[in-house]
Amino acid sequence: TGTQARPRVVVEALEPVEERLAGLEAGLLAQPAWISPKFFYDEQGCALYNAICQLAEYYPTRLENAICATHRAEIASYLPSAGQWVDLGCGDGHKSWPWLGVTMATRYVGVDIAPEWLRQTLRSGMRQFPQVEFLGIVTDFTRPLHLQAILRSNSGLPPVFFYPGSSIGNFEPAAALALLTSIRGHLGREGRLLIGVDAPKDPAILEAAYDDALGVTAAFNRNVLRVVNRALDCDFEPRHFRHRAWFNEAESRVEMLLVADRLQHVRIGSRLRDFAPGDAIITEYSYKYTPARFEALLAQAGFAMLRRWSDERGWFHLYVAAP
Ligand code: AVI
Repeated sequence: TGTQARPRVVVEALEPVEERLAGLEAGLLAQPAWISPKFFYDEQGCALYNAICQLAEYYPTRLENAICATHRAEIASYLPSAGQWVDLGCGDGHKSWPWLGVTMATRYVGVDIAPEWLRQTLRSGMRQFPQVEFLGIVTDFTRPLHLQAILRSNSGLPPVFFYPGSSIGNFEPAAALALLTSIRGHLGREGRLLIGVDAPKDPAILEAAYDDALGVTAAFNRNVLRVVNRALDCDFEPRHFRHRAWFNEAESRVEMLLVADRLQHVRIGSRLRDFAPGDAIITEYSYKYTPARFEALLAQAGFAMLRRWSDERGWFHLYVAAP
């Protein structure tokens, strides 16, 4: 409404557009071609990702929600109360709302690459939690986070960095380590990390989760070509790329690809590139970590693991880590 306060949104250390586009172009011309998964999330991509989270085959969201709902009070006892809740990749914020009351957070900091949604998310939070201060930050996690000044601006109350959904899996291990190390640098003594991480399992389960019967993940994958067409003035024809997802056990990651189904000459900026039938573009890796592997990564980033909660099959894990 007109009387409602406008949420404060800060654009922080975004990758410069030219660099972002140069990286995209270089990937499309590379052998094999690749597109960073950060390009998935335009408005349509965000909507498709939300639809994926509702799919029968896509278990991570459901399991994570169940773990949170079952153990919320206990998990909260490992987190500072009345602190700042930092929601990394907040989307529409719904995963965070149940935590705000339990942890008595005084400030919510929504961090997302998609500015389209951030304001709406903050407004919806403000309506539900009038006692909480709401702040949004538009940034890109592929570079180090610089949120120290923003976190200090609230009398330095200890932050909880909430990173759900196994999004950490979309980074290569070295980049995941860099991001965790960067988060660690924001925690002071009392801050905590609450992070959801998907585990390796039967490839058939993983492959169904990333190649669902309704074709929603296929649409999500192909949509990235529309994003690329707009960003770089390319002429990819999404319908002539087939969605493929498979579990690379040696690397412990699901790989998503777009595979050309016929010869195509694609304009990429000022260049042309041929895609022969069967040529693939890598669009996403989704790493799956055993608890041992993830705990080693946390330790490498300078964290002490405080507790882990899991579903009964050990398919998905939620960790609280301290500096
Ligand atoms: C956002 N991220 C954690 C999802 C994943 O499972 O890697 C993205 C996704 N890709 C296909 N389905 C979902």
